[in-house]
Amino acid sequence: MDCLFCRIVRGEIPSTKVYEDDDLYAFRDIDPKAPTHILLVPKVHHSSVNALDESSAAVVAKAYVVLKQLAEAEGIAQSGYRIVVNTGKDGGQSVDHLHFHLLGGRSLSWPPG
Ligand code: IU
Repeated sequence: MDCLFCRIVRGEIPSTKVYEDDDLYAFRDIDPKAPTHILLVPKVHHSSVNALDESSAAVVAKAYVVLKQLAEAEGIAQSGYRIVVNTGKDGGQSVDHLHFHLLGGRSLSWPPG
């Protein structure tokens, strides 16, 4: 599969890994939008939230637990952070492999642009 994030997960494209288990892989975003900007991806390819079904519920739930642990490890759990899942064209998704952005380390504005 030629998916960019599948290739990162397989180690074919270098990344700054911050976490890995059997189901999930996390690395620092190449173009960070905040002092902490980590991408967490399920190893199994899902193109977006739109591709999820009941069989993917467990890995999505696990992802949120790992995101919380990553926020703690980054020292931003208490100050606050944002988890973003851009979906589709209007949602600003540019890589068609489901990924969770973990953003923090500064005050984040709302609403998004
Ligand atoms: P998006 O939600 O699909 O727009 O997020 C894709 C992210 O992937 C975006 O923040 C990019 O900076 C990031 N990224 C990356 O970390 N490494 C890459 O080689 C490429 C994109 I292409």
